[in-house]
Amino acid sequence: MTHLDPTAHHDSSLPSTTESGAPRESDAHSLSVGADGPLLLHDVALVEKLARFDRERIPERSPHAKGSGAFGELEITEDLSQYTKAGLFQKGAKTPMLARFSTVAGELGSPDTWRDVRGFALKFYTGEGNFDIVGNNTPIFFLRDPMKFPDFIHSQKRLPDSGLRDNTMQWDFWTLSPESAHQVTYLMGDRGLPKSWRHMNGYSSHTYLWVNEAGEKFWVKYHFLTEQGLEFLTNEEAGELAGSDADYHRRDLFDAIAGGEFPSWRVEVQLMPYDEAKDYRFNPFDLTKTWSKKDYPRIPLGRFTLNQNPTNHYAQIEQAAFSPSNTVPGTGVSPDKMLLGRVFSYPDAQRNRLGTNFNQLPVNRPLVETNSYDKEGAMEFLHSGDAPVYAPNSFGRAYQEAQGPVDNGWEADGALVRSAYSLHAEDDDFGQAHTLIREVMDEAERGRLVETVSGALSTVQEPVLSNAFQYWKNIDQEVGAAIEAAVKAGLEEQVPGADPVDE
Ligand code: HDD
Repeated sequence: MTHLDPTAHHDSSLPSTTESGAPRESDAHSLSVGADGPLLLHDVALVEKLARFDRERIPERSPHAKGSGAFGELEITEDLSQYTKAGLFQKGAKTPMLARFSTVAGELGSPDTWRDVRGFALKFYTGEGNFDIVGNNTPIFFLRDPMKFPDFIHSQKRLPDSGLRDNTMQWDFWTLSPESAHQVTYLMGDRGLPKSWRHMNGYSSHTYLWVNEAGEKFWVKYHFLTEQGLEFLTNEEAGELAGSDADYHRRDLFDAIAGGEFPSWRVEVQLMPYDEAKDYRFNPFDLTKTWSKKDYPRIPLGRFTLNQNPTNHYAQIEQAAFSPSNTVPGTGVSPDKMLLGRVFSYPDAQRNRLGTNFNQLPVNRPLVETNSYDKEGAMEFLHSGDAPVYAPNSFGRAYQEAQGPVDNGWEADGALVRSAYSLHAEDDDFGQAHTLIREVMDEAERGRLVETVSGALSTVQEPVLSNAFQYWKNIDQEVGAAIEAAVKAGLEEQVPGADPVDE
């Protein structure tokens, strides 16, 4: 597979060289005027070594900085050709792929086991170009409008003055953005602390579009179900690991694959006929909601297996650029506003983080030939020789003149507004969070939820604390009251003399 590392080169028998290829005189000693004398600017080997070291770090990803991944293969075992014509989803197709798992808020060196959503980013190197599903280990998200995303991430990262993380800031944002309730409930439950990346599911979260050969359209949500079983860590285990082995999840994946234990996920989809979106009970493009499995059962499609570790973490994982803008024929995006914001944001972040020509790096380069009039910029490596640099041209270089409705589009109509989605019968912020607590969690998990939330709230300042109690009561009266009681009991314990009996 050419994308793995066609440019990796290392021959231990070669003498060391400068970067221009000349033999190095010494890897150990700088050039000086006499053994005790000053150093010299024309010591090319030293100057080059220090200058390169000074430039080793590139910006870390703004969210999802800490992560790792592996290569593998997607295999389609079912025939869903009546729903999509995409080559990679046809029965029997096998497609090489890359997966990257991550935390969201922590920085590059942060512990893997802090409670957080986990990124679940997949890149498929298909015969029709790269196809990425850049999801999470949760089927939903905190927000439904991309305008709020930078504020959300700011609130989960660090305070402006001390540079410390801060629970008050996190809960302030969440409680003032009640659309976060479903995802916050999910995060505070057991799935907020997966035992390892191998033991969690992945989801596209967003709704996407599928188009079949006849041009019929379907809305689709992707589910990646772990074949290792869903397992989680307790708060105590996760806390201890955060101190003793910050790279616990990275190590687990690498060691498993190195030892021949290849993790796999079943790939299933929920499909909604195109016209049903209009009148569904709630807006099916609202990222804070899951589609009911009773209405739209999960349909098996295939399986992917991760079977090859990176040979160079920096080149193949740190420089990997995933984006929901990478679609292939037979697939498309949907009117999910978050998704539409992301379609812009990822390639933009990558132009900043990796440079204009990030798609030319081996890990990002499609297996198919590209033929684009976009060109030049720093570090251009692939080029089109002396071919015409403009379109249309009279000298034979391809020019697409197609116009009219696009194959993977949808209808949109109306005045320009700044607004939430237009209303459906069951659009609300708290209903699905309540269902998660009452119908998915059992008594024991509800107990752990109360413990986790009350622990997180123990350092939260007013008025955010009271807002948080109300937020949880809006989700579930009983759980909200239990959280309030647990926090208040904890606060009284911390304040000497707070118990009037002691006075
Ligand atoms: Fe995301 C990384 C921006 C919602 C899942 N996100 C990531 C990066 C940026 C954003 C700039 C770094 C990309 C890079 O430098 O390579 N994310 C956004 C914005 C969003 C957003 C603007 C909303 C409007 N993200 C979002 C959702 C999901 C993810 C709703 C999952 C369903 N994001 C990820 C990820 C990424 C990530 C899979 C992708 C690449 C990676 O982490 O490794 O976890």
